[in-house]
Amino acid sequence: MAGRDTHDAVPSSVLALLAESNRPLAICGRDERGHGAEVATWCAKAGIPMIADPLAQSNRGTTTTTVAAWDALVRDEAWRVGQAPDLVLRTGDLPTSKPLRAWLAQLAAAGVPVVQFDPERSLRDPISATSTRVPAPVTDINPLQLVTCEASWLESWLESGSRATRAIDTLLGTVSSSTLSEPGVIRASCQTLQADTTLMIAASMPVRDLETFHLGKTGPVCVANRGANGIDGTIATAAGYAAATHAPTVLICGDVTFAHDVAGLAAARESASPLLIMVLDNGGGAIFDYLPISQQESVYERFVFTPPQLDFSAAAQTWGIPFIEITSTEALTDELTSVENLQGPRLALIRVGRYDAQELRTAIWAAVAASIAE
Ligand SMILES: Cc1ncc(C[n+]2csc(CCOP(=O)(O)OP(=O)(O)O)c2C)c(N)n1
Repeated sequence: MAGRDTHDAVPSSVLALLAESNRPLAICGRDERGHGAEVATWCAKAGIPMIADPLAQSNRGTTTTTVAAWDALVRDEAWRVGQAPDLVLRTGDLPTSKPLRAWLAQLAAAGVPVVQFDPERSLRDPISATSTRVPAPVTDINPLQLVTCEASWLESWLESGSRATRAIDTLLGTVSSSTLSEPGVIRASCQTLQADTTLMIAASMPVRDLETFHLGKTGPVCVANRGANGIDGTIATAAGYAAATHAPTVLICGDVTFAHDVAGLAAARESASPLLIMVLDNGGGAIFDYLPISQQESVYERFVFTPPQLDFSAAAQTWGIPFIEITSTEALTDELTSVENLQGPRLALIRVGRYDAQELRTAIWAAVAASIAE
């Protein structure tokens, strides 16, 4: 099996597709080998707009063609129709974003070539949208040679991303400072944490909010555990990042995820590096409120939403970890700006209303749609 340094050449048929394309779009997903930054730099040189999962860590490369707020953009059907690419280049895993996945499936069904660069031969194509798999990195192609985008193509993506970003920030800015929201906490973390800080983000809504509220071009290094058992071991993983990087680490997780790995606080208390664990307590697994099962009153709360009803302060005390409850945006900003001064672990509880984030997200999608319809 070929390793990362011994891959095949990019076939001439793929080079021909690129040469013919006027509207190519790159989708850059999570990549454990850390190729996201190289892909971003390649796209910047080629002039190709790039949609990047924050977990691709492409914000460490050149980001001049990185599209901001893409998850919010692709939710808007009217906008999507006008922005259909004629070629999709994929690297790494597929982002979690449901609207992006649905759009990609539609494009593939309509015959748009989807070329997946997969030097690891990892196959990651959960929606079966790939038309050509190339066992080589996209960076093997000379970015300056063959791409001839329509002049307005890149510009339209970047302009829409800027408008969406302004709409998101304006709407989040209207929320009172005493009302902390899940989208607001993610946005503030991406805006405030330094580039050398690791932001570990848990399932389920935090990792989805990260896709929408990440800044795209700047911000901390984002990591996550993904997969079917994605919420086990989350606190211990964050402690592992802090130990391995010797750099500040911030974990954002929900209350159910915290409850699943509360014993991970034993690893967290060993941390010599700054380790801030922020729990967004919305009373249970709020992702499930989006599912039809939430209408089944007799079973939903107890068996699906599963409110942990933990005393977070007592949990912190049990493992001898300093505890704080954050109740305003000012206190949140103070906590995030001073994370590098922590001497070890700290647990911060942020209580949020169960349905507040749902309402806020809906309002944000509407504001973004209005901003790009103008
Ligand atoms: C070990 C394990 N059990 C169950 C699941 C399914 N699961 C995914 S998200 C989730 C709830 C997460 O709730 P919470 O941490 O409060 O975050 P929220 O949904 O409120 O954002 C569960 C139970 C999982 N991923 N891993």
